[in-house]
Amino acid sequence: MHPAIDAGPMRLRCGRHTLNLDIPVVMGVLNVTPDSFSDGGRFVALPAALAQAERMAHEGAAIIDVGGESTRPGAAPVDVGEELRRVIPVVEKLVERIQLPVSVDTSKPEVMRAAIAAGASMINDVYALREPGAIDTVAKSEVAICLMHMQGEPRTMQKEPRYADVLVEVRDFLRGRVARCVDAGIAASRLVIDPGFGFGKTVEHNLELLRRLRELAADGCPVLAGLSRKSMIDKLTGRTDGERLGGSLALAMLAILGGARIVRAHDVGPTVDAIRIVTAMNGRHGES
Ligand code: 8Y7
Repeated sequence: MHPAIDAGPMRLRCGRHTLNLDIPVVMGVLNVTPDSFSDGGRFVALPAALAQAERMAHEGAAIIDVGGESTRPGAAPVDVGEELRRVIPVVEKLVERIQLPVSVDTSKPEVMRAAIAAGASMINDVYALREPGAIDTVAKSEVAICLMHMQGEPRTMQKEPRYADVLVEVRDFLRGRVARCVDAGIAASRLVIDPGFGFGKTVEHNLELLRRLRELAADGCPVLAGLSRKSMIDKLTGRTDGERLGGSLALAMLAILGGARIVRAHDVGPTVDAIRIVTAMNGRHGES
């Protein structure tokens, strides 16, 4: 038994689904921003997005996270109408075609409402429901919600991130957001917390959060970690060729050894394989 991996049962209420998180699972990333499909136009983007989602489901993803607003450092905000046009048709088709819970990566209450009406089971909000109306929108539904920490906003967050104690500040922020959600009537069994790697954090901040992730996990909510293909990998490997798979897998495994129950990843198959190896060492092979 590896002492670093939790043995305790954990479930996430997720709309009409219940996710078993006893063994860590993979959330597959599905970008529907125009710059993520080189051919651009929507006629190409919808079938391509569905094919990619089906591939990730086949490779063992437990959740598909659909995002129509780029939250990369320096990215400009997208208007509501455009985000709805990108995301909602994909959600409608996905819930028809795959059995997995569909998550929507958005901060806008209007997009949340439409996504929930279209059958989404989870909202992934990098603003942690700080937009006016966002908490109430989620409270009126049964969906799960991932509350992520970010210092600043995407356009400027990587300029000069500063913390006295990054783990404590991230944890206190997330505790505050969890309390606001519970006060609004969102059951704790629907909540996920996320330190927001790379969102207003230097490489050193990210490494400290990873090193101390267990202190976040100790609060009791399942922890989601998003490290896949992030730029910190190049800084650590010294690579300049854009190859980030090995680095992504190493970071994802460090996160699950720190107690993360959901890993957000672009390369679903390799990440599922790596989780199986690490959990096999723990005497649990993923059958539960
Ligand atoms: C994260 C995320 C991104 C993350 C959660 C990227 C939407 C940047 N990163 N959501 N989204 N956690 N919950 O590189 O770390 O994928 S976008």
